[in-house]
Amino acid sequence: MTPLPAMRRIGERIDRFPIVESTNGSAFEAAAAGAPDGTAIVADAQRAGRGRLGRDWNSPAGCNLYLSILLRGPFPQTVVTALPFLAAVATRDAIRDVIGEAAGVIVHIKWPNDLIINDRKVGGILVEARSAGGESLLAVVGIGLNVNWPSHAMPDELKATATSLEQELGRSLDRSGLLTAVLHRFDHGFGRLCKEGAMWLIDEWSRSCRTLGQTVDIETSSGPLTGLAEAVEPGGLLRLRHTDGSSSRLSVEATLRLRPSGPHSPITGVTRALRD
Ligand code: BT5
Repeated sequence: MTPLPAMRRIGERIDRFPIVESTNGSAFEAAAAGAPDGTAIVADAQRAGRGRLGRDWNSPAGCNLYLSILLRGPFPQTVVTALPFLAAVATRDAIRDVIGEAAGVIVHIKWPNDLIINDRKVGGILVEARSAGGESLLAVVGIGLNVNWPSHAMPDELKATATSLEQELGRSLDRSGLLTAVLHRFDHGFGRLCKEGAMWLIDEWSRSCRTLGQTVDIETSSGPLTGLAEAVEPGGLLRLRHTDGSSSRLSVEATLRLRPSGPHSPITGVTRALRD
């Protein structure tokens, strides 16, 4: 069995850049140049910010947070599959730490990795992992958070589906305070994940999840699927219950649409559906 890594120091080293292609790409480059485990890469802007499945992450300068955290394995598989969930929960908690409960702004999570406020996407997560030879693995946890992005500066195609913390709160926020809070929460959560496994995390994540209990449409490699989103399993699979009583389990590559309303990302993703 792979030994669990000891508690890490996430963000002890922070590399800051005015602009990069993608902070996830920069994190892999930093890893190749010997950057230590836990290094954080932060950029003011990205030229080619990445979403999942080849999609783009709009990354203008001067307003948002673009962060990637480099983790050096080997890790148990449960840790790797839990990283997107950890990033979502840590970012949710960091936002709460900074704005306080009293602000009345509630961050929800849409499976698998969208952070949403009032049904609009405020942040996204992209975890990428690569083999580093033998049992070694590099995992990069990318977090994009719209902080002080005014609605008028958003591209037209995002105006109806995206938001920023400033738009929701009515005031701007200090990006460095948010960065510190995200790194702190992630460090704490990562230590707990390595020590205790992922059950607590799935519970925490499920508490904020807007997807569970809703009927969703999902595009899969074998055609469209509709069903009730029942639960997320510890391995990160979403369990969908169909009207005939059968169920499917879906991997995180899926893109889904909530009914009847919700942040309608286009259904362009194709996912693996494991029919029970
Ligand atoms: C994601 O992909 O939500 C993952 C985004 C991860 C971005 C971070 S930034 C730091 C790190 N470095 C990178 O290069 N990436 C990570 P996905 O679920 O595929 O969502 C992408 C979709 O969200 C796009 O197709 C748009 O519809 C929408 N979108 C793009 N930019 C957005 C933004 N800034 N805010 C809200 N929605 C956006």
